[in-house]
Amino acid sequence: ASTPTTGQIKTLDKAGVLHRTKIVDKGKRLRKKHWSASWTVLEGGVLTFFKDSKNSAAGGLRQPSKFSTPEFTVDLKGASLAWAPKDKSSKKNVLELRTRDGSEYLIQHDSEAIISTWHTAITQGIQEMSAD
Ligand code: I3S
Repeated sequence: ASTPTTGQIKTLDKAGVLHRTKIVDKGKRLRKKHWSASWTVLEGGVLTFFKDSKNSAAGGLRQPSKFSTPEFTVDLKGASLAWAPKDKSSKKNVLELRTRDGSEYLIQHDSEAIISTWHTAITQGIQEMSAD
């Protein structure tokens, strides 16, 4: 829902636990790929990966404590999302998110149904952010 008085639209689109790894940082390919399970929130055109925490790993879809700190915050404006090519990972159901600043993340979930809902939601987020 939009909030015309503030002009700032901030709706929680989606949240859950995903596997993710950053493979390129602003054009620079990272030497080591490090996958971790993290609480992930899509809200207002921004995708936030929280730090790997016992809360997010054990608590499933339960929201971790408010003290959990974001590790990566991805502005979806100008970003692009695609299914990762096989050479990027041996895992199944891997999405590749490229940001406007030239960073690259891989996002994965063993459930094809769950990763598909993230694919749809992030694609919508990108479209909304790039509309204006
Ligand atoms: O692209 P890579 O180097 O094959 O990525 C794998 C490594 O990050 C590996 O860690 P070690 O180098 O410590 O073994 C991970 O355990 C693997 O999961 C990575 O490959 P996949 O295909 O799962 O993304």
